[in-house]
Amino acid sequence: MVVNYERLFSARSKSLKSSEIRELLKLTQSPGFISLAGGLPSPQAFPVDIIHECIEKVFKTDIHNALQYGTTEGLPQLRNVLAQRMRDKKNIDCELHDILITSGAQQALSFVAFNLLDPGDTYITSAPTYLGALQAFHAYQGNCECIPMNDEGIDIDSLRRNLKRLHRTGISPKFLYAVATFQNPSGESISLEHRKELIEIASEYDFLIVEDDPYGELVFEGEPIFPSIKSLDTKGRVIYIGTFSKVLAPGFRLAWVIASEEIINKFALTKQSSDLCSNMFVQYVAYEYIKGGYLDIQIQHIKQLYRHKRDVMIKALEKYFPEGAKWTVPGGGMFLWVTLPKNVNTRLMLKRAIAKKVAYVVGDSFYPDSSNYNSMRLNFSYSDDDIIIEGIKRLAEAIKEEMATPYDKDEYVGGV
Ligand code: PMP
Ligand code: G9A
Repeated sequence: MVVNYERLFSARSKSLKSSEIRELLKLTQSPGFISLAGGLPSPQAFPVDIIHECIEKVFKTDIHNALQYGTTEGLPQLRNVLAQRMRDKKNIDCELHDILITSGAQQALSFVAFNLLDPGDTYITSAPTYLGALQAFHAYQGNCECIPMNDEGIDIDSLRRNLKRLHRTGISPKFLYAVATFQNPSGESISLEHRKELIEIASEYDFLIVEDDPYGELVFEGEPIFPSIKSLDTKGRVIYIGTFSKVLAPGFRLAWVIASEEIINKFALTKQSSDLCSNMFVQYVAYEYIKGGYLDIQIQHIKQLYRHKRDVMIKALEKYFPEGAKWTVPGGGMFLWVTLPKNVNTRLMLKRAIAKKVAYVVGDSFYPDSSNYNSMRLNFSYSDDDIIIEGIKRLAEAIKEEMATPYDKDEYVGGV
């Protein structure tokens, strides 16, 4: 008998959507392809020799424990040094027991959704927002309420208006999701005033704030610009998520959550049923790495490298992109956001770009309601300088060709 998968798959499984970033990653790994798409760190920046040394240390000191199962919450000495680091760098008042290690920030986002969203529950996010978070929240059938961004990161007036409207209809959002510093995808940050207001609003309407912070330390000029939202939280309303992916190596698949005891306990239960514990071997390696004082040196190094790459990309954009294109100049992180003239639909143009062996992420995929059609996200951290320049040249050609091509108006999702 032929298996009838449609009958067997759960409603939840049937509703899963794929991530455009993950799909593009398969394509962009082919030879000669230039990817300005995925948020990959520069492979040249991986501190391979030091990681090698740390691995040797683990072999000499703790190898039997490193190869063993560990506790679900994570390696205590790693949580300890992370707590220290979070106190020093982020002013977050936390101890070892406030921290849970996860297999990447993506797993933490999935735990947020699993524990806070029943099907049809509402959460809030800015638009645009990180599409991997949308994917995680969608998997648990959350309803998204989108708030536009402005030059202070999130339009607080619109947030208040929408919360009032939701309240009138009896809807209480469970949480607000924010990449508050050097946001993925826009590169923008939420101002200090708005961070404070978010905490007040969360308290007034009784929801949690999920602060996803992979890029907070990648600041190109001076010191980190704003305190983390978590550092302003005295009531346990903020779930903070940090990750090693952008500052050390995404292949480690190692991240951490700082939250109230209630949340940490729930996440630990979720992790027990999900993967028991994160990879012990890399937790030991990460511990040696931080204990050796290498993380600060590495962050200093990649900040300079990524600032340089941002400048290389901006120069190339200025030189090759047509009149009417605009872009953000982020003060940190890995991405910039390009808005093209209104007669270019970046989703339709992607085919043309792929034919020229260059990829970007279509802007509308960061909008839960796909309400934007003429923007794109470009990553500047991954490629070497000459590849960035060549990639921008190819993209500029694609844009100019697209602008010169008569189009079928009905094909445009956003209208022109
Ligand atoms: N959150 C944001 C905002 C991200 O940009 C990413 C990765 N691009 C993640 C979470 C997932 O990171 P990780 O590799 O730690 O799972
Ligand atoms: O490869 C991934 O899925 C992580 C990167 C996310 C991004 O490009 O935003």
